[in-house]
Amino acid sequence: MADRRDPVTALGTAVLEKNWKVSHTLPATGLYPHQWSWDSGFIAMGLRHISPRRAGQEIDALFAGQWADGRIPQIVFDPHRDQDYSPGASFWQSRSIEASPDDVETTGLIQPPNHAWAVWKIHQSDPEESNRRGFLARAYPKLVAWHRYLATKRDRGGNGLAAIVHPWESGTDNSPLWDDALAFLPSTARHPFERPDLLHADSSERPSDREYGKYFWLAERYRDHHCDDADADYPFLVEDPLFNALHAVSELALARIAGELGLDASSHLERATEIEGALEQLWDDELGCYVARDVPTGRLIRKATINGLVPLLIPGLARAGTVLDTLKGPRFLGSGAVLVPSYDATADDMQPGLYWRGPAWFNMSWLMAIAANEAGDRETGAALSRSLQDLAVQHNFPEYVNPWTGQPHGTRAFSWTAALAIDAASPAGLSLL
Ligand code: 2M8
Repeated sequence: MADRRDPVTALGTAVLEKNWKVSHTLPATGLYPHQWSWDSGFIAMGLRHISPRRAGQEIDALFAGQWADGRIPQIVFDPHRDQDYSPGASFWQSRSIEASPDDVETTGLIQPPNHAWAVWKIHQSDPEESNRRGFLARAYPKLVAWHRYLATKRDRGGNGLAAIVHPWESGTDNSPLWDDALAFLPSTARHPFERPDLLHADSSERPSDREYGKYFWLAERYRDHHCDDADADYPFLVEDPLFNALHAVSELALARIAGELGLDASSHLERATEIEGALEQLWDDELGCYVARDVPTGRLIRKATINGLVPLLIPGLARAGTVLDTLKGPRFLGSGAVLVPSYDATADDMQPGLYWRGPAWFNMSWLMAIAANEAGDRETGAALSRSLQDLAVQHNFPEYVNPWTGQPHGTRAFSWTAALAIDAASPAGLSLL
């Protein structure tokens, strides 16, 4: 358990308590008033040090939104706050789609699969409590169905990697990685859209209206095809190294879970190895990192982003040495950054205050701290851990920061910043499996 007298833990816990809503944690009470999928995974990985039971509830609440086809939705909506976030439940109309749950409303999109990893970490925090509640036995089939959805319906390129169908699914919404695939899409959605997000964050720190127009257009297209992945001419299909690396790590976690339940873990280990092998298709030798791939054209999107470093989390990754060098090189930490920039520091269009086009995000530096430790570079892991804890507390747990000055941006009292700072401060924290 975490030491609650430690200031990072005490202040972080206060944020998580403030953002707790009945059964789950809001990413931020103003800007993000619903439950988000991968936020809950990250939040649970910190919450487990304070209350493993609550961390389990967080994931159970998310499972309540799972669809019959296995997908875990990007957002589970609070029906009372439809006006406060756009697009909300009234846009998605999920109940009109047969595969969606009857009792909660959700989006049809997904987010990166960090959930099996979170479930395993929650169990490890208090195995007795977890066993008493049958937590692993309950979670396992749901996680298997989720991963099956990714391996089947989302392998749109037929090459062993899951494709995302919308920038929101990447979690790195306006990353320069998606620019090319979005370029030829209309930026005019059929229905006029609101921007309640701009009430809570400066417009210079959020995606533009033009980008939002494209996001809405694409979401309408997916929704209007009943969120069915068999839409043959669907115009945005991209393979993202971050998404697939978290999938591989979550398969390794599923193997641990299966083992704990006395089940055969071999299929999960094989799947993790297959994903690691398939990631080779996204390797870019010149940039020294993984990049994204546009499925319809088969072209690599050759930009160095934080997404391309996340495979370093995979234990024993053959490319680990090169990726670590890139992390410490001029495009990222070697630029003098205190936390890992989300985009190549040497790129002309790097914007250190603009959302996923440059700023450093706490979840990414947390992942990189674990990855650096795993790769044997404890010095880099410790430096990232120290910076992320210091900046989190100094600026009231901001959503993201300027990677060089640490100047805060976005919303404050942001849940995953608080949760991951708590994890970094905990003696059992910053560990992979
Ligand atoms: C951001 O994305 C949402 C859409 O999902 C938004 O901009 O409204 C991203 O940072 C994403 O990674 C995160 O899960 C979400 C909630 O914190 O906010």
